[in-house]
Amino acid sequence: MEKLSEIKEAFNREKGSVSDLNDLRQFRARYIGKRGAITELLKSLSALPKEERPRAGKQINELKKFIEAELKALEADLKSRQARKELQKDLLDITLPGKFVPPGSYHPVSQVLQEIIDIFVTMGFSVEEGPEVELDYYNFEALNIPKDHPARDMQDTFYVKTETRDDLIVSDVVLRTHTSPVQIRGMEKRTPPLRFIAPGKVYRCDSDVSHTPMFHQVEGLMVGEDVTFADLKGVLEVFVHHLFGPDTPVRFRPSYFPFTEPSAEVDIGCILCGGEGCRVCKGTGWLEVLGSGMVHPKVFEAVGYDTERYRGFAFGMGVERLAMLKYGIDDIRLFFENDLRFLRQF
Ligand code: 2NL
Repeated sequence: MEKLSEIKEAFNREKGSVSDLNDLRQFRARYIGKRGAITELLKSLSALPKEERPRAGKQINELKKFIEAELKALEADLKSRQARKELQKDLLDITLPGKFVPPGSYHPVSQVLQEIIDIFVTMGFSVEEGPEVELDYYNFEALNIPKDHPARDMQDTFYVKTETRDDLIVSDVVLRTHTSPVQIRGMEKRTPPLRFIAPGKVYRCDSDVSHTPMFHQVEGLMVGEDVTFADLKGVLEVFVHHLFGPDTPVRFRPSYFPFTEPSAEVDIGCILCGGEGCRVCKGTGWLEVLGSGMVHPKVFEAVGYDTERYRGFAFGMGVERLAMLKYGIDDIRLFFENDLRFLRQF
């Protein structure tokens, strides 16, 4: 009898510190397991005098039933507590305010670049890309730019070191100084008629208010059996009127490039002073926006095109320069400072 109340007391005392199902398993084993307190007690019945056994047996069984019922309730309680914990982990409070994600926007250079691309794509031009690290051949040689041309000067071109012989650095690899090499590669891999533009980053050893070592260019090319200077004028006039507005005055002025003959620069009436003459147009009333010309026969020879059969026009423009004119910005370096007070205006 004494032993029974001792076990019951211990059970009730320990019950409170069972905190999970693992504890419960060990707790149960201590009372009704193979070597549990109740099990041992039942085994010891045989040591009692015969007449006492039924009464003792009955009391032990009552305690066992009590313990079993308690354990069952405890198990149910622990299981429901654990399930609640699992749910808590995935709890989602749909009444919480959302996190603020500041909206981004395209960089002004990207915006103008995309506008330029859209205008030419509308006119049936496709878009070509190519390597920014180029061979001298594609950047200069195939474009009829002679070995002693100032554009090849170490001062203007980033040369990539490729081969060292004693103290002499020989390099035929450069960072492209224009996207013309993309046009050369584009002509090599197809036959006319063709028309495509080549947008991308270009690099020049230059830095001041209107020059950065990296800037963006879009060049374009159209080649066929009957492409004329009139097509050049028409396409570029449509382009200028889309980018700067349909009433913008346009003029073609004779110029010189080694890769085109004849060559022409395209000016628009100054969008700041309306042609009156100001600081930006340096009193001329005109702004230069593009270079262009009829593809030089030497360039067609370099890509293996029949110079008797094909002619074409080509053009090139600086994207930052156009963005500066369009938005009246006087320092190109503002585009690369990533000052949000500047960028938020576009
Ligand atoms: C400018 C002038 C120009 C070209 C680029 C070109 C390309 C090939 C053949 C012939 Cl593959 N020409 N490109 C022609 C004339 C002018 O760019 O002022 N760019 C900023």
